[in-house]
Amino acid sequence: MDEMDPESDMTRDNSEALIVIDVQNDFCPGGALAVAGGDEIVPLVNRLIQSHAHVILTQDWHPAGHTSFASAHAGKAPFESIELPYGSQTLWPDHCVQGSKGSEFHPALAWTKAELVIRKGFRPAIDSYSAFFENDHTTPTGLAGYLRERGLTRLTLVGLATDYCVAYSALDARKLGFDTRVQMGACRAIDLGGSLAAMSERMRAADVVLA
Ligand code: VGL
Ligand code: ZN
Repeated sequence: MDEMDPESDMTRDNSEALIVIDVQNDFCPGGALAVAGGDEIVPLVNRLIQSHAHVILTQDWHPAGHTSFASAHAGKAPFESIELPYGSQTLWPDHCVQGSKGSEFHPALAWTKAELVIRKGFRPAIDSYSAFFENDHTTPTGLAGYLRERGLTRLTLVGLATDYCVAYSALDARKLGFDTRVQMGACRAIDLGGSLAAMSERMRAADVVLA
């Protein structure tokens, strides 16, 4: 469809939103928490951005010394887990530090069309995988309210990483009553200890459509 067609917004389904999760330098090869093939999804994500009337991005956005960083816990290494007041937390290499090169969107991502960028993980003492709730599963990001107020009820999720931020976002979206699809070809996984298979199963069980 012609992007400049003044009727394109009406002929498209205005209840549908594309949510592009964390397509940032640190999750791509060469980045601090590189996801294998993370950059490969960019051309496909760009086509999906073009074909959706409404596009929302998320951006992992941590202050230096964030509690999810292994470096913030003496004697701990990346990919170990610790218990925090809100539950078990996997520890990560320092990544997506606010304002750093690594926190920027991949340079080839066609992000300018996005109507909203939702930043997450900015509270020093709590991580946030989901675009909807922090990892305590109760502190909202505001995204659900935004979508509801806009009448955007059908969501397609793509991005990084399949088994963390994409999956937790999809599960919360279902919990909140959104029609939810994950386009798996436009996602890549970290796959830590079988996490991709486990989270795919949880998504299927929650009626997330895995396309
Ligand atoms: C993510 C781990 C830590 C993600 C973000 O975007 O999947 N994973 N922070
Ligand atoms: Zn993070």
